Parts: sequence; structure tokens; C-alpha cells
Amino acid sequence: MPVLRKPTLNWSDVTPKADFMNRRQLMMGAAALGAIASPVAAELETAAAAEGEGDPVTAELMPNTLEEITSYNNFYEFGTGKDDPSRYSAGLTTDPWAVQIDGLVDKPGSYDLADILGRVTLEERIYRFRCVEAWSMVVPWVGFELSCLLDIAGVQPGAKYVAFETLVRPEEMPGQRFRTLDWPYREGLRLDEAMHPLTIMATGIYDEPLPNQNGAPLRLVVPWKYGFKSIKSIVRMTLTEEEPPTTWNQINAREYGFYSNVNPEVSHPRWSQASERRIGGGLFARREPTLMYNGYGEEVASLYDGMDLAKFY
Ligand SMILES: Nc1nc2c(c(=O)[nH]1)N[C@H]1C(S)=C(S)[C@@H](COP(=O)(O)O)O[C@H]1N2
Ligand SMILES: [Mo]
Repeated sequence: MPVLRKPTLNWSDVTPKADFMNRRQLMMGAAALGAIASPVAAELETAAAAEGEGDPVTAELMPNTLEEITSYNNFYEFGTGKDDPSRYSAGLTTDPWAVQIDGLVDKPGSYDLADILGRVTLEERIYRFRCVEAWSMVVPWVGFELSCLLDIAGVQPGAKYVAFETLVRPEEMPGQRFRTLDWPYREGLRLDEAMHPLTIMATGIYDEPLPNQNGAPLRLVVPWKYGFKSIKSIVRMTLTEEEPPTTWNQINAREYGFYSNVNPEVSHPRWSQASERRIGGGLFARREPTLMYNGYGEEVASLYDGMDLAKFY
């Protein structure tokens, strides 16, 4: 079933044509009008055209509704309940916003998000999203490739990892008034993972700017890894030589590895990862088998050649 390995879909694959035309007109940026910039996406577009319409597997990749995507969230800065982020994040100030980029880069400094957005190409990426808790969604992100931002900062030869940090602002993030986590929330990628064309910085969902509960105004999306790697509301990126400490790995390294690639064969110590519950109910409420690398193996498996996936989970 080749379509299962297709990382992205375009609106034309998943929406009736009239709706598609409307959405196209609303999308910003030339890339959103169909001229997808990345080679992977271009290849997929061809694949999508070849698959044709009405494919039942394509239907499985129907994006979740905006309501579902914005009301069932993990964002502990606003509380640990699934509806806490939607209830308590309205007061987060996301404009102006700057990202500090430092460590092993040619041009360290504070980068204004507005300036960044003037230098990158926004495009839509419809990705499967798999939480380590074994629920999943399909999200139509708008964003740009992280590699573009890293190129702007100029990665130095010694850099091997990228460390990310979320905003700390307890006045606006009520969950941060408690020591639920050791704030700031931290995540990290190996440099080749960060530079991979599937790795994006999201700035929107559907035609909307990124909702606060989804990590406004700028969050990472790494579709072949468990959701906790996709860190929200990013204010700092540091290029390092050593593997950086990450929040969930520090809490429990046995349960949450640094890599955390989606892998149906490696169980979480407390539950199986072989299947997942698709958020949204209705026809799609049944458990579905979890795919190796969340279905993106064709694109990313070579990053892990020679690694013992049961050890480096
Ligand atoms: N800063 C921050 N980023 C975060 C989290 C968090 O609590 N804080 N939760 C992670 C987890 S566990 C998941 S599953 C996803 C959820 O993203 P979503 O709410 O947009 O679906 O965000 C990830 N990024
Ligand atoms: Mo998660």
C-alpha cells in the first residue's frame, strides 16, 4: 500500500474540489498555491496524482477537524488535562515574538519571528501525529522547513545537535506556577533529523494562525517521532556538540528515549505501542495499527542505519 508511506497530502487529495478551491484562495504564500518547494513534497505530489481520488487509504488520512485539533492537547504549561490548554491559553501574548539562536552558529542572536517569516517559504504539510500515549490525529499544518531557519543562522561544522526551549512566562502560562515539569520544556534533535525536509516549524493549522493551545506562534513538528518531541512556543534554539538534555528523558529515561521514533515493536514500559486510537470518533474511532516511523520510514529510516532501535528508542 504505497499511499501509506506518502508523508504529505494536498488539499486536492482530501477535500471536495469546491472546498479545495476556497481553501487555496485563503492559503498564504506561493508554496501553498501548489508549487511545493521541497523535493520530498514534489515527489509526493506526483505520487498523490498517480494514486487517484477516492482511495480508501487516502480517506484514513482525512485531517482531523480544527475543533478536534484545538480541544484535545498536551501543553503542560497550561495544565495537565487535555482541555486545559484550550481553556487557559487565550491570554498568551504571541506577538511580538523572538527566537534566540545560539551555540555553534555563524550568526547567533535574537531573531524576530516577523523577520524570519519574511525569509522562509510557508507551505502546507498534512502529517500523521502520534502521541506516545497511543492516540493520534492527522493535522494539516502550515509551516516552513526547519533547515531554512538553520541555514539563516549558519550552522557551524562542529554542531551535531539542536536543543530547543519553550517560553517561560508563568503570568500567562498558569501551569508553570506549579513544578509539574522542570521549566522550560526542553527538546532536542540530532542535526541530520533537524535538517530533514520532513521536519518543519509550524506557524498555522488549516487556514488559521497556530492556535495558542497548539504552540503558537512557532512549534516544531517531527512527524516520525512521538508527539512530545514536537516542542511548542519555541523561544530558543542552541546548536551543540553534545546530545542535549530533554524534559521527558530527564523525568524518565527508561520510558522516554532521546530518539523516540514511532515504533510499534518497542513497547512503552507501561503499554503497547502496536496500535493507536485516532481522535475524532465516528467511523475512525477504531484502533488502528501503528506504523513504523509513523508511516515515514521510506524517508527517514536511513537516518538510523546501523542503530539498534530497541536500544536507541
Ligand atoms: N512546550 C511544550 N511542548 C509540548 C508539550 C508540552 O507539554 N509543552 N507536549 C507535547 C506532547 S506530549 C504532545 S502529544 C504534543 C501535542 O501537540 P498538540 O496539542 O498540538 O496535538 O505537544 C508536545 N509539545
Ligand atoms: Mo504526547
